Amino acid sequence: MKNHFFLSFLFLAITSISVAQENLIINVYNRESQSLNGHWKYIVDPYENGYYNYRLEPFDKQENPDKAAFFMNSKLDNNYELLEYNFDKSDSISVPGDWNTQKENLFYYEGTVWYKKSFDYQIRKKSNRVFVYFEASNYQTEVYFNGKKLGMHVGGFTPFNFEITSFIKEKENFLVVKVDNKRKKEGVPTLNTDWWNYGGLTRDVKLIETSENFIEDYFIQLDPKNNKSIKGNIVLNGKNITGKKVEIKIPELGINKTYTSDDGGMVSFEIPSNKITYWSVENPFLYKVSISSDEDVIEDQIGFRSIKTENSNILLNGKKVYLKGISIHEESPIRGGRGHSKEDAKQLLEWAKELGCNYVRLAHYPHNEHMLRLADKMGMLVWEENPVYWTISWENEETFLNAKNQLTEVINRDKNRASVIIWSMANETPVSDARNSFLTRLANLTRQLDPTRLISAALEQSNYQNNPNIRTIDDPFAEVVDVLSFNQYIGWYDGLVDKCSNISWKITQNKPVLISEFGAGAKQGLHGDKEARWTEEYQENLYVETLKMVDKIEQIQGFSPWVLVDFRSPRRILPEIQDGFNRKGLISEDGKKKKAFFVLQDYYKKKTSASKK
Ligand code: GCB
Repeated sequence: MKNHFFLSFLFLAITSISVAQENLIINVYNRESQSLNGHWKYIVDPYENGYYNYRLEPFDKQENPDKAAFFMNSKLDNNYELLEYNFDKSDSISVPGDWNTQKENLFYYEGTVWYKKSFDYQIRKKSNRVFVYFEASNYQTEVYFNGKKLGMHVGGFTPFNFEITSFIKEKENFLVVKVDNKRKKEGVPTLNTDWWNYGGLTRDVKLIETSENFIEDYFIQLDPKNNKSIKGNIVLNGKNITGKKVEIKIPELGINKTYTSDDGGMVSFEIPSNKITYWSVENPFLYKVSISSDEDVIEDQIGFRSIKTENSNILLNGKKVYLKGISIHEESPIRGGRGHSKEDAKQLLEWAKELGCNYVRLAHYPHNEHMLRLADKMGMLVWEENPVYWTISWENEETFLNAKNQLTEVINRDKNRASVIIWSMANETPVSDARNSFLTRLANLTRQLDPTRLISAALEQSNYQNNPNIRTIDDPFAEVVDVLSFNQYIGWYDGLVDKCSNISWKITQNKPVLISEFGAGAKQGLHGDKEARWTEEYQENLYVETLKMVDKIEQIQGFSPWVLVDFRSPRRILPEIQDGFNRKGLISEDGKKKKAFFVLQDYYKKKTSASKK
């Protein structure tokens, strides 16, 4: 029987989507594409004048949309006509990029901005198909092409695409995108976060050209139950996808197999191999994998490894691994603002490497794909996180579907990346029945979508039997996760640093434990007493004492302190210290290392030698 966990992935991906319209095309970096990055025209529209008429009826619901609708990109035919917008005479903005750090007057803006790009396009072959692909756009996006609505997307950190084959012309196409980053109580994330709500087309936009029937998706990993078998499936997209020959080649393993697609255009396979070089931190070996059909061919670079837990251990390829980590926000260390480029990813991951990390927590939402591609190459283990943060509307089914959709999209995008070992469901969420059920449903979904990785969430710790000196994890979701993770701020929000030495831990679950956050704020260059808040010495001392404290946790298997680099947050307003930045970085936003960086670096260095014995 072809009993494939992997098949359920595809089924769920198709049926669960309430807000995105079309199946995601994966591995877009290795496909034929034309970039739409560069200058776009934009109009700031706080009253959504280009979307609604004066009776607040959306123009895109009209049968013959009014010229006043911005997505029509209307032009005046004569001087007598009235038209109160003009994209071509409007200012330009760079895509990809948030609007907040590009335009001074949009720094705090939360609302609608319209983007317009005009382009010509020469299709390579008449029967080919064309899609417009957005790597991310924050937060709600309506997409229009040549005056027609393609669809909408909710969620600021995951990719989506729409087919434009029947609308695209050789000359004068126009793509109009309405992006609205207003925060919403029922949104994911919700109204309050501790990061900047960067708006706009924050990642690449491109056109992808495919053959008429093409390879849309595949999931190729080591079988979690048998490390001598490569298991997976491939999905074709098109009208003529049944009974097609599909070939998979992994030349370095001497694999060259041909299968026939089923009624749904799907192929499932298990290929035994006893020569696999496993992907690891020390040797992040990626195989060239090539998949082809009679019309299409696509390549990827895929590592094969297993990740499991056994009692309180995390096992990478069957061997214990200690996660020497750091948490990272997706801010550009080069330009400031939302990060999106290969160079941004390289700088962040190189700093993590210099710190001695083998692991990064990508907080608090899916980061751009360059991060994962590079982590694969560098041998960096990764925690990826859904933006279910703090006080989501747990009772609201739409909120759940939104969270589920965003999680499905990131799993879909990154399921072939060996570096990703943990899917995190949420961060610091308050225990309640509704929340427990919300997160448990997400975890069940994740296990169905991807049985090859571990599940976690950044939980909170509490006093053990009312004793403030003994800490425990008292959260029903701890029963659901594979890896028990929690944030703790003893010495910063919870007393002063000397408190660390009084704390002991009573963690009752027999699971690996990670501390997903600890930290203290420090202004780079501010020196003084180690008891004085905001000095580098305070932060340094907190690291020294916390490291001793966490070493006392029996099941500890690693941690990811908060945070690699200072990042923008509107909650952090203290003049001359924060000035709009969360200062818990080990590196300042202009790239200068603080003293605590070296404490952690030293600890990680010793940890390596200790684990080699
Ligand atoms: C936390 C949150 C993180 C904040 C951090 C802080 O627990 O998970 O998003 O930025 O604390 O600095 O307070």
